[in-house]
Amino acid sequence: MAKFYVTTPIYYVNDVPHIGHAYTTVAADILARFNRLLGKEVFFLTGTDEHGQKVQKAASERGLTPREYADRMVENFRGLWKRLNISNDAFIRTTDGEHVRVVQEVLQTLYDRGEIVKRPYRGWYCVPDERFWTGKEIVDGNCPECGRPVEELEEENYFFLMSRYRERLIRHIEDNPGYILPETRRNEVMGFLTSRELGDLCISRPRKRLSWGIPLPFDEDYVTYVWFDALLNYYSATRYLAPPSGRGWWPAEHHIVGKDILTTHAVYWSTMLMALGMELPGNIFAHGWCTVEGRKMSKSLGNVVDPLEVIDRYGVDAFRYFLFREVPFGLDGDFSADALVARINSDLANDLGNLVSRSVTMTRRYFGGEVPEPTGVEAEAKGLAEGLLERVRRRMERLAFQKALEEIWTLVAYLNKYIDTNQPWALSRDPSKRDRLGTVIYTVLEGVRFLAVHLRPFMPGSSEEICRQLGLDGPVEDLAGLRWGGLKPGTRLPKPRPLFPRIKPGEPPAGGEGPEGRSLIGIDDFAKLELRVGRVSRAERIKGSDKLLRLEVDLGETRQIVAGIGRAYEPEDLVGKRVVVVANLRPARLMGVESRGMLLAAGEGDELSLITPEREVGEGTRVR
Ligand code: ME8
Repeated sequence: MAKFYVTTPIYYVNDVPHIGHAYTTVAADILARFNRLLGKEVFFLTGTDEHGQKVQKAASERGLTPREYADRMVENFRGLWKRLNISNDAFIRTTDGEHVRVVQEVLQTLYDRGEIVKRPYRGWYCVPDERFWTGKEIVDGNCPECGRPVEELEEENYFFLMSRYRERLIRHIEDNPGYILPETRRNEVMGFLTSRELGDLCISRPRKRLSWGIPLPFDEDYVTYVWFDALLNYYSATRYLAPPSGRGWWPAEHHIVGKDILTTHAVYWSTMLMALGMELPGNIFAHGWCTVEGRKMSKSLGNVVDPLEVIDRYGVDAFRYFLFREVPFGLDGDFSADALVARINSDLANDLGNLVSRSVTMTRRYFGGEVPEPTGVEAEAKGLAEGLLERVRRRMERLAFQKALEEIWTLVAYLNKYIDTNQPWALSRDPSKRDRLGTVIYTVLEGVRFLAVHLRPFMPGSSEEICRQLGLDGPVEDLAGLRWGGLKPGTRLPKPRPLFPRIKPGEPPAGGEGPEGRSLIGIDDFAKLELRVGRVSRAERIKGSDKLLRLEVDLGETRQIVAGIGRAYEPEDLVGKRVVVVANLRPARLMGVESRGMLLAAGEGDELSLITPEREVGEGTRVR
């Protein structure tokens, strides 16, 4: 059996995942699922990057060890992948003991072979950021990131002799046109390699400056540079996380990454593998950047889109579909609620959803809900359906997800038109056309089955639901074995459910809030909120919950409030604190305890910070 190994980047564990991370991971998921359907043995790897400065700093700010902090943050990724229906076979963390051992083994091998040497290193150091810059990077003697003065520093470090591999890498890229894709990115890398000297790579950090890293096995005063450690995850996972496989899992078929980290993969990783005498991966695919309503996503702009919110409002599959239908994979793409709603209404509700519901409804109306026996084969429909796999496969080989979806939609459009042309409602009025009606309905249902199977990698949940509506249960057959006529006459169709309800533009979908371009409120709406300053007089944990605290808050009168801040605050730290309370909230019971009001806090997940007035104001003062 052919094997297929696909990876995502391992994401920095200190970030909260957003739609950019979701984008890469769903892409890899689509590939993994597609290749499983082709009958290949698949290993799909994702994970988190957990060493380095940022994690160390974020952890110490919270009084946690880096590993404790990573243990908490990693759940954001695991939880999101679950909600997004990601079918990864393993999840690697660079703090895994096995990974650490592989990294040390590789370092020792390269050191023993003379591929790593110690040299003095001179650079400009930003003390507050704890980061080195080159002379070219600094701006008027200041740190390009924070603007504070930098100082020149010289220290000894270990270097991987990357420059040795420049010619070989150029040749490899030339000889293997599919190695770096898309082509524009390949040209960029070639430009980078041919227009200048390739330096050596500093792969150590003195432990006195950075302790949160993998110690160099040959010099305990140093830890490993995070990227050297991180890139090796793709190989180390094959040693301890991959299922046993006769041929071994290395090399990967695809590394899917964003264009921001192309150089580290195309240059650092490729040359590291060369130095190790290992095979290079089949392909590094660097996709484009997700923007939001035309702007770069950033915390300071406050426009970071939380994929969980999008899923809650529009559904997982609508989101997965939109990400890959709207823009060719590779180019930059924009996310906006309006564009998403437009896609849901046209492609999903109107074209696909309607087709499924029409075909099931007609079967119920004309054949009592049982798949009719066809009296002939509609050659055109059969040809189109059976030819779909080849057309989709060609697109998928190049990771042209958008084109693959377009191919699938040609069958959607064909079947909708087929219904309109054959007018089953007219056939049903003429008893002599009963056989013809049976063939027409069978053709549509069988076509829908082909759609469901081809859609499985993109929209797994909806594909399952379509199969359920066709009365099929059990796992979907593999794509290569799909034959026209597989749907059995006499199969009973259960009651249908709408797949993708239409969303009225400008209105939230049922049960949700407004989309990203949230509807604006007037000052009178704001005035309905009664916000008041209060002082916490008592605080204790609620039994059975690590999140909920029972507070007594003095607002002029004493209020009992249940607040979900137990993972961010200890009760004893809260007593005496001034807080802002929504005072006119309808009472609610949480874990059996009545709550009359709500505290305001900023942040996401468990990373919460209470809002507190900047100057001394009395209890009960209105916030406006
Ligand atoms: O770079 N649009 O991790 P990271 C599209 N730990 N994709 C985006 C995106 C956006 N706006 N923002 C992030 C690291 N991504 C290293 C990787 S791998 C050995 C080590 C995606 O958390 C995209 O895939 O910064 C990008 O390459 C990746 O997240 C960066 O993730």
